[in-house]
Amino acid sequence: MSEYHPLSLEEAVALARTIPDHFRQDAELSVEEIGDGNLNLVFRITDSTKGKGLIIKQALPYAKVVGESWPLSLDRARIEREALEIQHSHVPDLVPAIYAYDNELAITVMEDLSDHTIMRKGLIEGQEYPHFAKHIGRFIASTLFYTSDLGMDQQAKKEQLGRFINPDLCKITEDLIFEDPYRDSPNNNFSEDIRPDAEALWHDDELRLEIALLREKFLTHAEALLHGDLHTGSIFATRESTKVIDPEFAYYGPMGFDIGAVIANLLLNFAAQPGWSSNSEELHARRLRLLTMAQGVWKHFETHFRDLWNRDLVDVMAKTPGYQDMYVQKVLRDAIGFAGAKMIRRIVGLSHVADIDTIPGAELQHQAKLTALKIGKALVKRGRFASSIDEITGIARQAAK
Ligand code: SR1
Ligand code: MG
Repeated sequence: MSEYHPLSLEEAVALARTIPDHFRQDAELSVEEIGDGNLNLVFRITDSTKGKGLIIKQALPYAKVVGESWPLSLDRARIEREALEIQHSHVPDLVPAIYAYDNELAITVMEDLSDHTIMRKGLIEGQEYPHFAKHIGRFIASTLFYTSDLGMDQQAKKEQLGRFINPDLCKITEDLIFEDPYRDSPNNNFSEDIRPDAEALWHDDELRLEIALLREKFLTHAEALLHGDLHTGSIFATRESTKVIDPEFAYYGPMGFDIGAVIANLLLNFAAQPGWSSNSEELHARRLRLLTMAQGVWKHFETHFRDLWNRDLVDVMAKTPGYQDMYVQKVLRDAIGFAGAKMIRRIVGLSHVADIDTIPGAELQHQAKLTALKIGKALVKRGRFASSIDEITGIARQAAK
């Protein structure tokens, strides 16, 4: 084992050669650093003659997006790798395979998914993902159910929870999603054209109360092992296949947080569509697809979650009639509230999304931000009282008028 240091390109290639059964000894390998996220180095090593590759992901000891002034624990690489292993054990077809790791170097070596596209990019380009809702619904239901007190031995769950205390990354979420957008924080990052709308958030007490309640759930409700950052940039997709990556924010938290993250990012793309669709027919079709997908994410989650509950429940008391319905309703309400919070943070908080920020044309961008903020606020305010996922489509359509 070597002492921690960021890998050079040469070291990445040398490491790739040590992975058993992957590259021939004499293979000519090329390497690129392709990390475009906020936190890590990502190397892709390829044998172009064989079209074969692998990925080496390495955590940096600070947030790349800000710099060395924002230190982050390297233990997040272990947390991410262990979360990937657990997720892979439940839904092997939806998570990349891991080939090797080194905790000291904060490295995970895994399957190259370059035949897939990052879903955020695909959605911006108008790509269709007809199986996505089914796939991600099953991913979320299986990974959450089997890591919760419902689906795993409760003493083992307590032990597992201990391995996923993830203070640095949880703190990012607590600040960037549940605090900064609701006060005049130096971390905020919004364009001047929406200043009045951003400042209005700081004084909207109805909204701030709901955010405080969601924040409390995020801080205290250790229901299941979450992915923790399940946006469309953490998903590789093709028309037929879905792969979930990057669970470095994994920790034990409220189930609705992961579902809300997916829905939020579909709705951010919905809000952005006037900037990406070339005519009103295309706009209508794309938006309908996105709303159907967002509803589908919940519907597939619920169906699969109830099936697992009826088949593999380990908690005797959870068999009590009425409990499953109450549990599912709680998760639905949390998901809607968290979805709203996750939309708002991407408009006024530190970290934005390309769906909105790369729209060509200032006016279209401005309108997209306002639509996203409107949807986000309405979801947060409605979440605690919602009774059906169909409410989100009404909210989105109303905001887009
Ligand atoms: C400082 S990290 C900013 C954001 O990037 C990640 O993807 C998370 O969403 C985090 O909040
Ligand atoms: Mg990430």
